[in-house]
Amino acid sequence: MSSSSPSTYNNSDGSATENDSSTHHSDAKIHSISALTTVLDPSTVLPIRMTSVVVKGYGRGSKDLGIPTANLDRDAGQFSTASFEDLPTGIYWGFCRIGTDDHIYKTACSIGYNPYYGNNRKTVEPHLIADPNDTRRHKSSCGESLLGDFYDQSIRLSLVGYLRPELPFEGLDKLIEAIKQDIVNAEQFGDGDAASIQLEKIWVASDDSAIISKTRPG
Ligand code: RBF
Ligand code: MG
Repeated sequence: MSSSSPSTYNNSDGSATENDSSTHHSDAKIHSISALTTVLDPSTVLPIRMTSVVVKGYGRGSKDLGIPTANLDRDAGQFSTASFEDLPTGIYWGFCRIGTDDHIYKTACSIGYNPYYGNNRKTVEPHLIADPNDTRRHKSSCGESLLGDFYDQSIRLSLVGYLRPELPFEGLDKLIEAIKQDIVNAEQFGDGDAASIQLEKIWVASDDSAIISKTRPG
């Protein structure tokens, strides 16, 4: 990816997508989006490693969307970027682990201000994806969710790839549709066998810090 321009972005498969202003609610919305547009190019900070504790979010993930997320406590968190502020907003795929459970879940994760809702504080919200044979998999509207709340449990995740910017969709159905597609993409990309992917799974499985120096292939 070259840079995160506000008008176009590159998809994980290399194609470009127009972030057409006609899809936005209003000029006021557009204005707030450009103000929130990430400064750092996500590709310069990937993979993003984080450890934290799960806290209560706005409480809309399960209720409004049927797509629960495990919100990270920013203050209890350690991040591989220089700071929480430096986490580039956007939607990512990667891997996640909760508490003492050694299972590694694929995740589709949102970082930012949820422009559909216009939040005024930045959140990091991974949606944990249950394995296809997991009996909990079909309990949510999107079929992939892992329900249950993880409040107060430790969480560690590595975001391996950038999917798209966060967007102010026209309606809840459009937002849900986009997130479902993110989940499909996260599942597919998570199956990759690149060394960089294996390295991040190993880090997620470990108890290593998010902020020690990283070994990056190449
Ligand atoms: N919120 C938005 O306002 N715009 C988005 O484009 C958006 N994409 C998301 C993608 C994923 C994979 C996830 C897990 C969440 C996304 N959200 C987005 C955040 C969503 O609005 C939030 O999880 C719920 O409002 C619950 O806090
Ligand atoms: Mg949540």
